[in-house]
Amino acid sequence: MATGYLYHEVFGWHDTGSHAGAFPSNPAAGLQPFIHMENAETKRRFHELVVVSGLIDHLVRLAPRQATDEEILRVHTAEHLARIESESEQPKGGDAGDGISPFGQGGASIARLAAGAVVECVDAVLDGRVDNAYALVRPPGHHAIASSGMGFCIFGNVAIAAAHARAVRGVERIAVVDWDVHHGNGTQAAFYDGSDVLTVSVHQDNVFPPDSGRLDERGEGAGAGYALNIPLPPGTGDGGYLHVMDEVVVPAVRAFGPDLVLVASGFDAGVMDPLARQMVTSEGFRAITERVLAVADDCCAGRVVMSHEGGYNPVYVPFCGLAVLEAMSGVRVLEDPFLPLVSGFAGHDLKPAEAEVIAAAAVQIPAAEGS
Ligand code: 3YP
Ligand code: ZN
Repeated sequence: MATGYLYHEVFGWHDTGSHAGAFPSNPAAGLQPFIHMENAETKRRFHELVVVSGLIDHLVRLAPRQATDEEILRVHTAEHLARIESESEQPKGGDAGDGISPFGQGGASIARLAAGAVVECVDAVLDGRVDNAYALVRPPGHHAIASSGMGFCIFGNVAIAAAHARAVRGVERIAVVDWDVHHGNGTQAAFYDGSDVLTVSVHQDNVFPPDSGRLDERGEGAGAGYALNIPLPPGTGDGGYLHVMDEVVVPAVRAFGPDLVLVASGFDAGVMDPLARQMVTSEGFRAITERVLAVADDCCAGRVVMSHEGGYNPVYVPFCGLAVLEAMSGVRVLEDPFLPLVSGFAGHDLKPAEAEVIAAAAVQIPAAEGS
């Protein structure tokens, strides 16, 4: 088994600047200057753990390239691309569109590299150069919509890679599994009215974007039934995440029968994340990875490409990410030192409120009915 791994140091140079967490600092409002939540450290430290642990020696290193205009314009408007490019030329950079998604001078080329990285990982898997692949990219992508970036995202990395696979590589059916704790609204929107791309988003109920990712968002027109949302209650742990994979995500992907599986891999459902209130441990991320790999084995020869999204605890994200890469490559190199502590927390067992929303999502999968 060969697992592709793509990281580039310049992803750490995507400059979100001085901020008060998610907002621009503003003394009059009491917002003391600090760092932006979406800074280089979680991803850089994940990469450094991959190297220092020695897992890197078991991976096939892939190199990114910039996404072309043609690739970006399959998902975004020309106005959005032009605005990002022009703001990127300014000495102080610009913002992707919602006022909380800043980038520095030259940020457009880093955002192009992030999208192009996922395209390259898809090509590597489709070419058979590797069996599966992980793109450890910044900036993230799953919130970006056609006309705008949002929620720290500039271009829809996963959506662009899926559109590339469809348009250039002739891949007919693609399943996107988004386990970032926030709703994958941008990826969903890109394919909302079509049946070629199934989008499944597992997220914490109504966190970001506001009022997005409700259970009743199911796609429209020809896409009716090809979007799936499972908005889990706050406090969901490993048990709830395993249950949602077994009862909803895996059956939905299996019923769809994709030729390729893409994963929007955020680690902000992690038990120590500052931006959400879920409890997933490195073992939880390992287990949900194994579930995705198993259904992809059955449907499409294990063709899985993961693209990094959120995750904001610089100390814990690396161990969650390493567990995912260990599962993908079948090589174990390191124990998570936090695991004895965090897996002992109360709340990992499936709770009634979690079971309720998972059951409500499960009955929406036609092929799973009565089975
Ligand atoms: C955007 C503003 C508050 C929450 C934040 C979400 C960013 C993210 O990790 N999206 O997946
Ligand atoms: Zn997120």
